[in-house]
Amino acid sequence: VALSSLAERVLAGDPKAIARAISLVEDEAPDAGALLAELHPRTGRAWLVGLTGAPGVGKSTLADRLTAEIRSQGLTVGILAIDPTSPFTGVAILGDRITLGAHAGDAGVFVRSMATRGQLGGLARATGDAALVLDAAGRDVVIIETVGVGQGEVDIVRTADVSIVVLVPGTGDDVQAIKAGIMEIADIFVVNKADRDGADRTVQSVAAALALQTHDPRGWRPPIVQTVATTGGGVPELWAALTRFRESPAAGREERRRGRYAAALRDRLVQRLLRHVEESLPAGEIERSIERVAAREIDPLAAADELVKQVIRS
Ligand SMILES: Nc1nc2c(ncn2[C@@H]2O[C@H](COP(=O)(O)OP(=O)(O)O)[C@@H](O)[C@H]2O)c(=O)[nH]1
Ligand SMILES: [Mg+2]
Repeated sequence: VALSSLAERVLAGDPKAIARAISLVEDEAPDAGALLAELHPRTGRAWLVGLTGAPGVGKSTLADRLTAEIRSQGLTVGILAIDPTSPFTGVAILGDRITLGAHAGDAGVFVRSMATRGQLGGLARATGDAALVLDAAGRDVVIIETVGVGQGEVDIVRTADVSIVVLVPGTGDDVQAIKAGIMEIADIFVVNKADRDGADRTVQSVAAALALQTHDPRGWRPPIVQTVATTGGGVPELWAALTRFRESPAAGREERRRGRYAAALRDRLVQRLLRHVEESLPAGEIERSIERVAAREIDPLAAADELVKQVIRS
């Protein structure tokens, strides 16, 4: 009963209920599954914007400015900030600063730093679920800020409705991005800190790398937008680029959504099956296998096969 009233309050857009619901999914609390089941049918409206880039490139500052721009269009915003490199310090404080700062008292803006307890897989899962909560709560745009390292994070960004990759001049991170395969996930590039020397050079190196890429079959060439997040310079242009992408047939929104659902379903499947295996085997069986692998009596793959066979037989 309490749960469905929480779901109702989330659906009504109540910020306290949204915060409570996100805590439940973050903790993977026993009630989280039932809550998500109630919310899921009411999702599918929010536009998920992934914002990724190295620490310090200005993602949070940019998210803040972009939020102001989006609010000026009369749309509501949710921001999810993930930063595994700064568990409870930087991002949390920044998150507070954003809420207490420019958008203080604006019920149309909800900011949340995702905690980094557990593994990154858990964080990616919690972030996906938190985005669902914000979607159900009627947020028009959900911005997901990540530092873009690790598969879990890259998956979050890849399956967002649009992905922005943020670079800054003079750090060589443009080259890093090209090497790390970040180029492929970008729908839009931002060269932030364009008030610094070398912004044009960074734009050129990204453009050169893009020109080398085989032509995108979607017919979308990622634009490169220069911004100065601290002053808001270039942010209207960034919003215009986002809108162009959204309206372009290249956006492939349904496909991205299916990608999100597929990733979520497979993730749950793995989680459930692993739990089933753990619960089905005699106590200590997995630990015994680990010991045998450590003693080099058996390799991990063969050990896993053995355990699975035991479960299927039982
Ligand atoms: N000069 C300059 N500094 C910026 C700009 N954008 C952000 N910063 C500063 O860069 C630092 C890191 O910004 P932050 O938004 O926390 O980066 P994040 O780690 O990517 O979220 C802060 O001190 C910002 O004030 C910009 O466009 N120009
Ligand atoms: Mg940040």
